[in-house]
Amino acid sequence: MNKLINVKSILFLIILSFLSLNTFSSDEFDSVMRADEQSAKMIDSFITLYEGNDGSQNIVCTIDFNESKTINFQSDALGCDNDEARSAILFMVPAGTLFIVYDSPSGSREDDFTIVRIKQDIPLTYTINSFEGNVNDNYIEMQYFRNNGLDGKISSITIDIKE
Ligand SMILES: [Ca+2]
Ligand SMILES: [Ca+2]
Repeated sequence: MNKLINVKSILFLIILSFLSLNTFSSDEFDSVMRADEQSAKMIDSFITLYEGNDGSQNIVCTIDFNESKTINFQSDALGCDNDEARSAILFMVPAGTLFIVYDSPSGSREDDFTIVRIKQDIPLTYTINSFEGNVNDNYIEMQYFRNNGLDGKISSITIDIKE
């Protein structure tokens, strides 16, 4: 009786492994893996704004890089305080991403604004010490368009994700 059960269960296992080999072609497996990689990328990529320079003091808010969008700090649902952010830490932002921070809540270029372009995938974190300045290193290219000051005055951000 025991022997019979064993033979049955071994047969069952053989059939099971045969079925699973056939139902998961390598193409399907690849596409599942790709979807996983994509969702991992989407979850991990974001910017955290800080009240102080050099990523110090309180967090103003955290904004994900899941999709292109514009956020007005005077009327957002993320709790981004208006006229507070002076610096930021980027987390795992992919190359090709572009964002602009504005003094103006409507993104007017009459007042100060800074354009940041990600040149190379940010491996873990990258700190933007101040939005008032130009940077061009291996990871980012940042250009500041001065009027009368931007740190502690940021009122909106536009995020442009590379498709
Ligand atoms: Ca402002
Ligand atoms: Ca200003």
